[in-house]
Amino acid sequence: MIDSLYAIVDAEVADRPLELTFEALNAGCAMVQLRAKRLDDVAFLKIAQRVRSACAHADVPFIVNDRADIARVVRADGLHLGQDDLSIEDARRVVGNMQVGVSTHNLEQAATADAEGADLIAFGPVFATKTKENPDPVVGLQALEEVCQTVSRPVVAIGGITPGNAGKALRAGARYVAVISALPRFLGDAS
Ligand code: 3NM
Repeated sequence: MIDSLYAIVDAEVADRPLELTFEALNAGCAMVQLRAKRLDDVAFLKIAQRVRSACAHADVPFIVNDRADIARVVRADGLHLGQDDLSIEDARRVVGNMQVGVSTHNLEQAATADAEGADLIAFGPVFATKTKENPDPVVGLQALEEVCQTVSRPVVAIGGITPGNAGKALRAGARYVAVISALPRFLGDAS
């Protein structure tokens, strides 16, 4: 399970984002994404540099949410885009060959992201979430399974994932489970 854990460290949700990053890396998570919707550039860059360095030491891919500029500056391994962010094509003009993930919320968006060359396709919210502002409607496990069978790229299940339901998302075909609020519970279970 832990090797399928895509840890999203949200600098506005976590009390101590760096500590959480180290815990996730020590537990053996597959990837770390840094997310911060409201931090100013300097603050985001500062924390991104530290998370970048921690991930490099652990040899775990480091993904930056939304911010192509910051992903490029810190030489992240990947950039994650939402539906309202830059297109994959435009993002690649900034970040070059970096891995690009895209958030999708229905089969059509997932198929489009696949066709446009996304490296990872996040699909959700699979379960109800309180973390995202204005989340899309819950998609559920059946739609997750359909997306996993349709797209050619690895799928990341996101939204309301807990240690109790992550197995269901993985059995539906997701390669990874992305977790924000339940991350400490995954790490507690792993230690
Ligand atoms: N994106 P938690 S749901 C950031 O549906 C995000 O694309 C979603 O947080 C999507 O693990 C979500 O606390 C929030 O539910 C995930």
